[in-house]
Amino acid sequence: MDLGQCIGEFALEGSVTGIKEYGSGHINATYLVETELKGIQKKYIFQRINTDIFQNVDHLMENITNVTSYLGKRIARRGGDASRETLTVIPTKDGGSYYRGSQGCFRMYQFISDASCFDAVDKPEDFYESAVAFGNFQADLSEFPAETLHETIPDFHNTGKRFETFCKVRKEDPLGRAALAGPEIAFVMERESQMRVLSDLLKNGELPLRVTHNDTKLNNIMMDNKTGKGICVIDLDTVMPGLSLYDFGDAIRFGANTGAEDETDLSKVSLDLGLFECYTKGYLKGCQGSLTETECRMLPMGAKIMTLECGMRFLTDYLAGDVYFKIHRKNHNLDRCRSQFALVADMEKNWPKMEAIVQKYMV
Ligand code: ADP
Ligand code: GN1
Ligand code: MG
Repeated sequence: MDLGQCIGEFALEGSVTGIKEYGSGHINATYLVETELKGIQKKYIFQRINTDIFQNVDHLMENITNVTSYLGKRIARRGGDASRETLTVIPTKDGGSYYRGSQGCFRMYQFISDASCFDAVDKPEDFYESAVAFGNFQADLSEFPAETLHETIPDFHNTGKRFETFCKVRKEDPLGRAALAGPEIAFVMERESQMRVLSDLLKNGELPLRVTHNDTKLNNIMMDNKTGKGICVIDLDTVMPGLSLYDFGDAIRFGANTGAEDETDLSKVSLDLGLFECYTKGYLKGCQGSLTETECRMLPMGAKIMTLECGMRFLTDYLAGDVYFKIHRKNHNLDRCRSQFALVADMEKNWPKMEAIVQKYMV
C-alpha cells in the first residue's frame, strides 16, 4: 500500500520524515507520521478507517468533527487547551475531514504529545484518573444534541442482538469450530436470560439514554505525562447515544481485570476489587452528580454485561473465522473470550462486594 501518497493528500506542516505502525487497537490501522519544517519536527496520527466495520465514513467523520468541535468550545470556555484535551482532525488539502482513495479511507489527527496510553493498569491512581476523565466526558456531553449523532454501528451494545448473532453463527458454524468451544458456548447459553437486562431497563424508561463513548478501554484515553491526569478521550468512532453503564462497564472489563484481555493463564484473571473501587469513585466524581440512582445502582450489572457481551463477541468472531477483530495468533479470539468469561465468573462470585462498593460512593 502506498501510504505516502495517501498522507500527501492531507494539509500537513513540513515534509514527511517517517511513518510507522502505532498503538494496539483491534479495529483501525494506526500510524505515527513524522514531519519536519525548517528544523521543527511535528507528529501526526494517521489512520486507515476500517470500512468493513464503519460502512458510512461520512457519517462517522461527521460525528467526530461535531463532537470534537463541541468539546473544543467547552474546553476553551473553561480555560483548557483544546488542542490537547480533545482530538483535532487535520483536513485534507481540499478541506475534507478524510481522504477516500483506491486504497481505502484515511484520516489524520494532530498527535497529542507528552501523554501516554496504557494497555494495563500499572498504578491505581492512573485508573482513578482515567475514570474521572471518562466521567467528565459524560458530563461534558450531557447537553450535546444526541439526535444529531449518527449510529455508526447500529445496536453496538444491544446485548440481546449480539446474542442472536452469536446463535446464528454458532448454528452455521462455517469453520466447524463450535466443537472446539463447547464450554464457552455453554457459558453463554447459561446466561441467556440476562442478555436483555439493560435494554429492558432502557425500554421501560428506568435508565436514561445519554451520549456515550461506548469503547472506554484504558488505551482509549491519553494520560498526561506530567500531571498524571486523563487529558484526552480518543477513539471516538463509537460515540453514539447509549447508556452510562456501557461506558462504566467496558472500562471495568478492561482495566480492573487482574489479567490481560487475552490472558491464556486463567488463574491470573479475576476482578481486582481495589481497582473496581478506584474506578467507581473516579467515575462518579467525574459525572458530577449527573447519574440517576438507578444508573448508580446498576453499575455492577453494567460491568458484568459488558464483559459477557465482549466475550460473546470474541467467541462469535472465533466461530465466524476471525473476520472482525484483528488477531495476532491462532485462537486469539477464543483466548480473549475465555479471559472475559473467567472475569464474568469472578464478578458473579464477588457480586455482594461489588454492590457494597457502589453503595459506598452513591450520594
Ligand atoms: P483503534 O480504533 O484501532 O483502537 P485508536 O483511535 O484507539 O484506534 O488509536 C490506536 C492508538 O493510537 C491509541 O491507543 C493511541 O495509543 C494512539 N493514538 C490515537 N490517537 C492519538 C492521538 N491523537 N495522539 C497520540 N496518540 C494517539
Ligand atoms: C475494539 O477499537 P478498539 O480496539 O478500541 C472494539 C470494542 C471492543 C474492543 C475489545 C468498534 O475496540 O467494541 O470492546 O475492541 N471496537 C469496535 O478490546 O468494535
Ligand atoms: Mg482504541
